[in-house]
Amino acid sequence: MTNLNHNPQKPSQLSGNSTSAHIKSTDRAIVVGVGLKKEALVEIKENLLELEELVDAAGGEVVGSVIQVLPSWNPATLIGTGKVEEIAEMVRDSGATLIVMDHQLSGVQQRNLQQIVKVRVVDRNQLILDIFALRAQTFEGKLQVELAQLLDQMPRMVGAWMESLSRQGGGIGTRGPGETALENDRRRIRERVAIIKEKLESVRKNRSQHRQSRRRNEIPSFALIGYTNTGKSSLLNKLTGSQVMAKNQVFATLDPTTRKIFLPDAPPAVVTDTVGFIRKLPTQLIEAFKATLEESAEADVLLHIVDLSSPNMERQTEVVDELIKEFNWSDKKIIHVFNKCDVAPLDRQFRVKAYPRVFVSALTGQGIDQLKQLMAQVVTEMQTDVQLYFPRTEEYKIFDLSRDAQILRKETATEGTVCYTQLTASLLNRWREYIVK
Ligand SMILES: Nc1nc2c(ncn2[C@@H]2O[C@H](COP(=O)(O)OP(=O)(O)OP(=O)(O)O)[C@@H](O)[C@H]2O)c(=O)[nH]1
Ligand SMILES: [Mg+2]
Repeated sequence: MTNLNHNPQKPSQLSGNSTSAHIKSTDRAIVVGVGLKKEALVEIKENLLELEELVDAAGGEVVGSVIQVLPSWNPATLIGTGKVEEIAEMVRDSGATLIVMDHQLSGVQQRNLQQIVKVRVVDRNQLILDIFALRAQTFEGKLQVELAQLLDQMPRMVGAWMESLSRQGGGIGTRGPGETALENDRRRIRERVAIIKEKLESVRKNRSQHRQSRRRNEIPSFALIGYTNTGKSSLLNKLTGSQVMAKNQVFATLDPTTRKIFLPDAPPAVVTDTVGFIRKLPTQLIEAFKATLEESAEADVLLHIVDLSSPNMERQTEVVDELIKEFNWSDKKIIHVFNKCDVAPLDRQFRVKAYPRVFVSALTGQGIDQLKQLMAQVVTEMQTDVQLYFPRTEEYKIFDLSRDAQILRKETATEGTVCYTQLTASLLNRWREYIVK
C-alpha cells in the first residue's frame, strides 16, 4: 500500500504506554542552537534552521530562536546559566510552551533546565523520534520507533536516578527511596525492549520468506536514498507511475515502498523508496531501523538523490556519504541523481563532481528519460551472456528458466537442449550447475 492515506496519530497511541510524545501540535517552541567554539558557526546556524523544520514537521510552531556558542559543555545545563536565564525570560515574554535544544541532553540537564525555564525541554533526538512516531504506519515501523524511543529513554533515566541519589546525600552502596521505583521502571523498559526485539525478529523472518517466495532477489533492484526532502518519493512516483505521498516536509516518508519499473531494453527492475537521512540522526534510530535500512542494503544499485537547489547541498551530500560508509554500502554501485534542477541555479551543475550522475526534475520530468537509460545500462551491465545445457531428463527446467529470464535462442543437442540467455548475478548463482559458458 502507498502512504496516501497518511493519517497521523499521536505517538502515545501508537506505542503502548511506555513512551509518549514530547511535542504537541499546540506547542509554541523556542529553538536553541548550540555548538562549541571549534565548530563552524554557519553549520550551527544551518542545524538550527533544520531544527525549526523538524518542529514544524512535528506539528509545533516556532516562536523564537537563540544560539549559544560555548568553549565547553556545561554538565548541569548544557549551556551557560546566563543563557538559560535569558531563555526563561523569552519564555515569559513569548508564551512559549516548549524549548527544543539542538543537542543531546542528559536526564540531569533536561531536569535542571526545566526547573529554570518552567516549561518542557526536549532535545533534537526526542523531536526526531516524535516525528517518526507520528509517521509510522506499518506494524514494523511502529515497533521500530518504539524500540528507538525506549533505547533513547534508558540512559536518560540513569542520569535522573544518579541525580536523585546525590540529592538525597546518598553515596555508593546506599539505596535511596526513589531507587527501587526507578529500577522497576528500568526493568519494565528492558522487558519491553526484549519483547519488541523478538516481535521485530519474527516480522523480519516473515518478510525474508515473503521476499524469497516473490524471488525479488532475482530482479535487479534500486534503492532511492538521500537527505530528507530531496524528492525521493516524487522520483519514485515519476519513475514508476505510482502515487506515494510526497510532501514539502522533513521525514514525510518512513516505511519503505517498493514498485516495479520498466526500463528501456532491459529486464524489469524494482525501486524502493525509504526514509531519508538527516544530520545527527539518533543512533537509536539507526539501530532500530536496521531492517528498513537493510532493504536499501540489499539493493543492487543505490540512487543517491541530491537536492541541487538546496543551499546546503554540499553538507547534505556529505552527511549521506558518511552514512553510506557507516552502513558499509561503499562497494555498491551508486548513481548520483541531482534533483530539482528546475529551481536550481544553472551554475550549480558545474560544481558537482560525482559520477555517474544525471540532472533531473521530478516535478517537470526533465532528465527522467536519461535517468531511466542510465538505470537500464546498469541493469544490462549486471547481466552476463550465458549458455545453459539441460540434459534430456532435466529439460522440464527450461520452463523455470524462461520465468527467470528471456531465452534468446534454443538449440537441440544430441542428448539435451542448449539455451542462450542473459542472467543477473543472483540468477547466475541459481542456474550455475547448468551453465556451460
Ligand atoms: N521544484 C521541485 N520540487 C520538487 C522536485 N522534486 C520534489 N520536489 C518537492 O520537494 C518536496 C519533497 O519531496 P518528497 O518527494 O516528499 O521528498 P523525499 O525525499 O521523499 O522526502 P522525505 O520522505 O521527507 O525524506 C515536495 O514538496 C516536492 O513537491 C523537483 O524536481 N523540483
Ligand atoms: Mg519521501
